[in-house]
Amino acid sequence: QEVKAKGVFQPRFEDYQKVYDAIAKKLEDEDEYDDGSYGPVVLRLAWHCSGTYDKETNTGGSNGATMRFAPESDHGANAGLKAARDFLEPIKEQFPWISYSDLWILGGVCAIQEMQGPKIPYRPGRQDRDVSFCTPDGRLPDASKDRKHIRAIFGRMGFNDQQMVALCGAHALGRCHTDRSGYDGPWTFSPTTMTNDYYKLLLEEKWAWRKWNGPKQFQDVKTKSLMMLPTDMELVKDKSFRQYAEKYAKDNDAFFKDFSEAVLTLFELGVPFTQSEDQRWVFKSSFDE
Ligand code: CCH
Repeated sequence: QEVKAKGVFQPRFEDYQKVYDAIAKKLEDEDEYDDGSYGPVVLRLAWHCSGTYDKETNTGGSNGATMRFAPESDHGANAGLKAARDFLEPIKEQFPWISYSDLWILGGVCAIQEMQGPKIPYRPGRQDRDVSFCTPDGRLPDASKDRKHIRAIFGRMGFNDQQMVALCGAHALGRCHTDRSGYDGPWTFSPTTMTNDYYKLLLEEKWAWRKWNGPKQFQDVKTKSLMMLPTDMELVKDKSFRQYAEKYAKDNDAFFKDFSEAVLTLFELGVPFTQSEDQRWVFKSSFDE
């Protein structure tokens, strides 16, 4: 299986599929965490590595895995992501040839697919970099802010309105933790399964400010068990954002297709690949034939 050239191990698709399978198995095995899966927090790690990208200076992005180091690991937005980094550490020990930066993004791909989301084509080629490549604080979105902030943050990465709305559909997954962001609760009733429920709930439920001592967030009036962040609510308040939210609420296939494309772009921002775009790999999920 292993190709040896000049004594250097050159991993191929089959080798990365083995890493994928190991992550998938660990996700399946360790079902005591949170709502029963590390999937959401592992996806959030991949997003927070990638979401530091700045197209003007071509800095940040998933190349480097600089969140291994302070100050980046201590940035407020990254609170709690140690859980995901620690989850992936034994995989790194099992497959020492993979870079942390390729591993963390492969973790995101695996988490999405294993939580029954769309396939996310993948290319390796990220190289770990030292602490001097840490990005400054403030590059990731602040949930208390409005549409101007969302467009400024995601625009800096190069995304348009449609892609911003598609990407935020990831909030179908996981939850907020008071000891991490200060916010509290899940967005949907099935936080470990990828669906378009985030958009459906945003549009169909009645939302009101939650009465509590924590940061300003919305609560569904009917069950009081779901939440939306101020930034989430902007996706239905802003006319341009809303047309995409309505489309994705009606059409899960359209959501999956656009989400897959936008996440693929996100995960590749700023990475100097040698493998061309038509040589991306699609991993088999654990439940595929
Ligand atoms: Fe997010 N997100 N996110 N998010 N996010 C949080 C949790 C998750 C914002 C804020 C928050 C994306 C966009 C945004 C996930 C994926 C994505 C939390 C709670 C906040 C706050 C953290 C905690 O307390 O643990 C804001 C603001 C934006 C945009 O404006 C995008 C894009 C993605 C992925 C493509 C996932 C998954 C979680 C759940 C994590 C968990 O631990 O359950």
